[in-house]
Amino acid sequence: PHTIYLKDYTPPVYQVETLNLKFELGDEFTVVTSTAHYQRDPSHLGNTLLELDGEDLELISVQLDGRYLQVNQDYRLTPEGLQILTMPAQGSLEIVTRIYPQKNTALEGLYQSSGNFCTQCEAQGFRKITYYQDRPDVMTLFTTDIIAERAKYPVLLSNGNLVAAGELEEGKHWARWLDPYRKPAYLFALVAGHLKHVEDFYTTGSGRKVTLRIYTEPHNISKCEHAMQSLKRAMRWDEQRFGLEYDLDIYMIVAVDDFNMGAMENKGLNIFNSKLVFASPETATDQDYINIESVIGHEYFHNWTGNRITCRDWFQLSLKEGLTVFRDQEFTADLHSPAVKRIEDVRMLRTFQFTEDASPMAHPIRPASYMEINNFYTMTVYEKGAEVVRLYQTLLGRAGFRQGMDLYFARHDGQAVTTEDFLAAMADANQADLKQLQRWYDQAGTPEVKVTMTYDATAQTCRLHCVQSIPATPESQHKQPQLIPLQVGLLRETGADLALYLEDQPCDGILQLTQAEQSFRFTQVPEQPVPSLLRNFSAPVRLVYPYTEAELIFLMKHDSDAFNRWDAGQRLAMRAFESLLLDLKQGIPLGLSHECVCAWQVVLTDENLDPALRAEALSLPSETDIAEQLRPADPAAIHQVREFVLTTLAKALRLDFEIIFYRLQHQGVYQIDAASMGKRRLKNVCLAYLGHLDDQAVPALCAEQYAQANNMTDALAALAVLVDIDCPERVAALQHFHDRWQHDPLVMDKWFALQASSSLPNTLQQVQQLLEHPLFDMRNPNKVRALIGSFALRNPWHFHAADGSGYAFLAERVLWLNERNPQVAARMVRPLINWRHYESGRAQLMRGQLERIQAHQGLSADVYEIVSKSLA
Ligand code: HT7
Ligand code: ZN
Repeated sequence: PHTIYLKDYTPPVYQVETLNLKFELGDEFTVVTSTAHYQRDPSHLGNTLLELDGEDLELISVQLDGRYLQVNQDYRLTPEGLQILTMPAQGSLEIVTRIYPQKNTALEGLYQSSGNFCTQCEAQGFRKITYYQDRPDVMTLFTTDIIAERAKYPVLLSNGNLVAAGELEEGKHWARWLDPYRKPAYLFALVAGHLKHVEDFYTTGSGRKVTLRIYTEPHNISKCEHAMQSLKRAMRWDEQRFGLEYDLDIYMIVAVDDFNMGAMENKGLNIFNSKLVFASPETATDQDYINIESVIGHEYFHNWTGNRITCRDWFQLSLKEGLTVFRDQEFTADLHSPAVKRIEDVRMLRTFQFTEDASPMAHPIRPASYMEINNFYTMTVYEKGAEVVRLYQTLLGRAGFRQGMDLYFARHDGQAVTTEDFLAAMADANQADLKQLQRWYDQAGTPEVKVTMTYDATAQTCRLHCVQSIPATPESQHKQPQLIPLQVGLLRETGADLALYLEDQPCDGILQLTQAEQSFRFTQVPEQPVPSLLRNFSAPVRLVYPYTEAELIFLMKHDSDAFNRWDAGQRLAMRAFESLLLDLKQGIPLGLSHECVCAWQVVLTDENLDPALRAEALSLPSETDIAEQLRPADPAAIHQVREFVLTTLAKALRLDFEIIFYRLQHQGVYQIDAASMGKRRLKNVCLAYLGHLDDQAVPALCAEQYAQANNMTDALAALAVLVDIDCPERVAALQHFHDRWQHDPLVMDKWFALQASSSLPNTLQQVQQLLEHPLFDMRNPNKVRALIGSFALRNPWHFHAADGSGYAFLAERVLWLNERNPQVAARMVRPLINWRHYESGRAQLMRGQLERIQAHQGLSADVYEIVSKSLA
């Protein structure tokens, strides 16, 4: 595999005016005829080489303006594709290829899922369909003809509007779709199959009626209502918040079972992993409901941020993904609780993106190079990218951000652009100097901001001294300071916020850090305050401040910023874990301070606090979080101290947990509004704590909740506690769940995932046995993620077993996947790459498995890139 560099970007020599595709879908193979009209950029003179990308294609013929071309005379086949040797300034090229979708296990290009045809073209899957300039800066008008047997494939779909359809001989039929908007090849989609749909309508703000359809296999048709309502909410929200309307007459979503990622925003024809479409109270958890709404929103929002304005090249991926994640975050926050949403997003960012930023795969949100672009659909590009977009809003305010967006659309609609174009639109619309924000796009690594405070009682001033540093990462050792908005508050002894004056000027609390070291002096500060720093997580940085335990407890109680109230609790827990780990190492008996226990009790019993926020506050940093922050990590010790803290709190606050649990136990009819979800969340957090008591009543309590539950959230929460307890109730409930849901693959994914995350001693053996289960299928990415992904990512104690058995198991699965589905293989190998963060014994064992994978013959570019970079 070779490396591709951003600095080598050159614009395409040829643009494509129109592209007509004809698909003859067959039982063994599919014939694709593509007819493209090429137009050379006038700055290039004379006949030129036209390079077309192509992979795994059988070429049948090439014609230029009706003349058959000869191999090696007129065109050449290369490992990367096809070269037309002397292409005129303009011409029509017809290329016929044969492909084998039924044999496509990589799920990229045209493939089959449950016997239906579907496509996945982002990032570079179109080149597996036909020879073409498979790059986002080549945008054209697509017409698609689909021909197939009617009995097997009654539904034939592609992008845009259906313009004609008809019958053919031998039981075949055809359909023609025309997309009136220019688009890059990665947004092309085709679906053909035995599908049913639900239909609804949406009237846009300007009064246009849009048909909305969700297509699924017939047996899932009843589970699409939530997705449909989510789509309508997203359409309304984008009009209200950003003034953006949908632009076609029809919007279609197709749910498929075999999909490498979550969903795909193909123009007018989204294709979704069925996991992110289907919901009913009995089969989907509250979190599933929220995820569906958020991803339906995300793909819909791409219609403007990604489709109407797309990326010039794949280095710009965060231009569309970071921005669209930001938009979906705001959508969820506006519809539900902004504080809960912020906490959840930051929790995920810290657990997974900070880890990635400290790994050998660390990269800036706009990488400078890659071997395999599929490896860059990362937490960094998506989630850190969204945080960087949020920086603009924090600095410019909501109104200023909207002005920037308006200018971005006005300038670039219909174009393929860069992150610099986005920055320029934001800056120009606000006459602001945002140049320093560019560094967020070019530098990897999580900045650390160290703050110290000095208070001068005589002068009544308070100085915050801030030092920022960015750790070295593979792409660069020496970093330039970034523009960091640090939102702060100063709390009085009463817990109230002080009015802020910076050098006697009223201040909104947002400090702009631009230098490596900087001081800010607040005046008119009548008493020594407690600082509340990085409120609402105003920038994706690690904040370091020497808080005392008492100060953290004070902030947990009083901070007016809900995010920081939560964060104070997380910091308090992390301090406790750190000192307990030390005690464990030195053989000192473990203990948790009385003040700590009381602090959690105050949160737990605070009836004025939203139950969802109480649940968040009681959810302590995960073992993965602890491992990342307290290196070198010893996963067994981490497991032991975390269990100790949970058990100590469960014992000390048992009565409170029980009171709250029983009070919230029966909520009647299942509802999915934010308040009901918050209560369920709190109740189930209480149950999880009670699960840490060594008490025979606990399995019975869980079994009862499992049996009585009228929704999947409660059933699964009870089962999640039971899977960690070796008891007859566990066996019975797992069997019952299996028998009840064996015909629903998505629910069975939960069953596989639960068992893979159990803390019981024989979990790896269980997982190995489950690989042989008749309902498990290694070719289905959802199953792989449920069983193997859960084991490697959600069960650190067993995955990091001291004998290396977890690592060996994962490596073997990665090699199996490598042959069939490299994208999924490359995702599955990631839990091994931070081997340097672990104590030496485990580090060597992890490295050993990476070396084993590296030595494997026939390693895909996807896996090779990750493994070779992590061993470098
Ligand atoms: N833009 C979509 C990305 C995607 C994808 C990328 C690589 C391989 C398979 C894929 N499926 C979907 C999804 C999104 O971010 O909206
Ligand atoms: Zn996206």
